[in-house]
Amino acid sequence: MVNRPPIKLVSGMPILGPFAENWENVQRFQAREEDLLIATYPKSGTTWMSEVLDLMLHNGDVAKTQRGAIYERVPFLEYAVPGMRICTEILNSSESPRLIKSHLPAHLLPSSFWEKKCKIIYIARNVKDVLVSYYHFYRMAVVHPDPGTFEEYLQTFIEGKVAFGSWSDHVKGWWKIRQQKDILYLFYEDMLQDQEREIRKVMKFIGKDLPEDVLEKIIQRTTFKTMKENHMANYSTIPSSVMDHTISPFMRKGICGDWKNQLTVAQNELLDEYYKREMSDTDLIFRFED
Ligand code: PPS
Repeated sequence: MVNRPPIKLVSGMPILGPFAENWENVQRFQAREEDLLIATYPKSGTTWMSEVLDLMLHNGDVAKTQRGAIYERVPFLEYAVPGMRICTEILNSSESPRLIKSHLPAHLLPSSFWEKKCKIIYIARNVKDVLVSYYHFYRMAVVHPDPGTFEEYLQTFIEGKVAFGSWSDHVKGWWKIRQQKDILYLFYEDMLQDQEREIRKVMKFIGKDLPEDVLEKIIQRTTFKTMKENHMANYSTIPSSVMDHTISPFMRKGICGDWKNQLTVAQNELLDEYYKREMSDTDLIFRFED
């Protein structure tokens, strides 16, 4: 693994350098009807939803979800780094039903997902908490370029030059098409506010009718605290040369409103302006506080 490779552009979207080499295979990826896709802008609750869905598909059987790390149980479509198996290849040889993670904006999703009418769960999170979470993730995971200072990173983020591009284009793009397709659009803040309510929505969407005790078990297994301690969910099985949890743990805080601990008054105003400007052409609304 090359440390801190520069970002590259694919189809106009900034992507992690090594991922760019496998872009053609991503675009040609053959989805299957039974696939279940978890789509997000980075740091918006992907891992949380991945754990929920894997538990649901296994009817709450915790032992089965201990069969591998979360990134093995729910492969990341775009993931391709030297020295590791490329995720498109892993997925091609995986049995159905497959759970798949992707950070692609809607317009760059491989067309086979639409052709096969796959079910897609999209999760969005407010821009301020995403920015803070993403900054700390850049610091701890060397597949990203050096983020620089928080102030520098904020500028790169606002310019849409971080991996997977503009936050606003991403959340708006998926919001726009959600009604024409089989998409359940959820919010990280809603999951924090009422995990049970949101998990019930997911269960209904994927056509599962699990008994109450199983539902309760899924909720318990997917709290922030439990997932932080679960080695198969917290990314601690990745070598520290790749993800250094002493710099910042993957399971960092898991709250809404942590931006208040990070942003200066001026930075907060800049983000308010960004939000106002970028979200003026949509009815999509985010919550920034509990
Ligand atoms: S990634 O790398 O893009 O796939 O990251 P992603 O999983 O989308 O987002 C990571 C953030 O989600 C938080 N997280 C949780 N919050 C609440 N409850 C649960 N169970 C949970 N699991 C993960 C994680 O802590 C990251 O947010 P921050 O703000 O950095 O803590």
